[in-house]
Amino acid sequence: MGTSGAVTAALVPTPTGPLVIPAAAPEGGPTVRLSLIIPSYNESNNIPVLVAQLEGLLTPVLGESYELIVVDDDSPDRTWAVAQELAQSHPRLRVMRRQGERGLSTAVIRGWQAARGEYLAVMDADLQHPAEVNLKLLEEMERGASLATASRHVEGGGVSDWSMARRILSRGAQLLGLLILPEVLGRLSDPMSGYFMVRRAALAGKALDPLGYKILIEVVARGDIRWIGEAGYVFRERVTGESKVTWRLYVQYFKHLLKLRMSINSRFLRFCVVGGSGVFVDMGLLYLLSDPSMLGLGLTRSKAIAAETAIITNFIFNDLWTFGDAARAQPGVRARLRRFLGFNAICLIGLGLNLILLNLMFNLAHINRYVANLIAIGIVTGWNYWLNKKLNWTPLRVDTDAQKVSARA
Ligand SMILES: Nc1nc2c(ncn2[C@@H]2O[C@H](COP(=O)(O)OP(=O)(O)OP(=O)(O)O)[C@@H](O)[C@H]2O)c(=O)[nH]1
Ligand SMILES: [Mg+2]
Repeated sequence: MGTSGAVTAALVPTPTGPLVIPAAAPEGGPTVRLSLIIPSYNESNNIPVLVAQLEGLLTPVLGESYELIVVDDDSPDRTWAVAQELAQSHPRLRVMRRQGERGLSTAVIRGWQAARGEYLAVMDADLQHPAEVNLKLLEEMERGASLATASRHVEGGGVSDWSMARRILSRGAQLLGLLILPEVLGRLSDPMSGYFMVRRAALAGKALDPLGYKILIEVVARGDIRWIGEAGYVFRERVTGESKVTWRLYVQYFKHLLKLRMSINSRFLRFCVVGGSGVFVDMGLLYLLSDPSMLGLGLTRSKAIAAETAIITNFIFNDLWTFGDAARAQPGVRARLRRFLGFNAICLIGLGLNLILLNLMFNLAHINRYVANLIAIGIVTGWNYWLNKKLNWTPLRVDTDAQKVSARA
């Protein structure tokens, strides 16, 4: 398709619609081992050099079983036209000229959507990513990695001439990411890398929705990524062309982290937030009811009322928010009452478990009482969450017809 034109190679049409990676090559056409996307904006001087390098490296290893797809956002310097011209003598090269949409991450995804490869890859067009690292990434993929990333922070990696300020900014951004999304950033030595390969199967059917530059984070957060291979690389200086990095990208990065935080695995986090709010309710009521300067009721009675009220407010938030989807799938007053009683029971059992654990750790293992209590609270929170999820708020399981939700009897 992309190489059939006699005068200039035909452009690859830009996919439209949601940013979902298809499970197979479009139109069921021929597949190749590797599809390497090269996003570009005003890189006309760099593209010819890069394409020649890549061809020299990849053809000996992959033969014809790869494709390079330049995805250019209608650059004023006509990068797309330069690439199109080049494609005449480089049959593995395809070119997409995007006109409606802009931005690095979506350019990469649009490229992947049009790709025919089993491995989907990306690298910068500006020669800052040394092309030969592709071979190491390819090796990792052949060894079975779901994802192989080029990293500046493993052996053989580094940055050539970065200012102290940029180094600090880059590491600071990584640290921030680690705090907000530890289960994603913790798996990558260089989460900011824009140079990697991922198995199509790991992304098939997934809707990606990245903001800004950091598509790797999106891939790890939303893909089925089992093991990750890494290869060191030194980030080179730009020789020609201009950087598109601005302050806005840092803001977008932060928003992207928050967005992912809210959408992946957030149920447990919400459960913990609700649990935290319950502590405030319990404490506040205990004060209002039992404090001599307030109502001055007996401590046990006050605590019982405070605890039950906290259980009620926790239930309301969990039913509306934490497990809102499951609750909406089981509507009705009776179903809600059943969930409420179940929640009460599980919380009370949790309290008993808390006491047992605290005693065991304090009396038998001689662990400091506050440390022991903290560990007990942690374990019981996990226990409460798990039981409530399994028994009380049955996860939504929609079968063939939308209403046939498998409600546990
Ligand atoms: N298609 C497309 N490509 C882009 C866009 N922004 C940047 N790119 C390309 O993405 C790659 C990385 O962009 P750069 O601006 O070089 O960012 P960087 O390498 O992190 O930073 P520098 O060290 O400053 O170059 C380059 O190949 C750019 O041409 C965009 O909006 N659309
Ligand atoms: Mg660059």
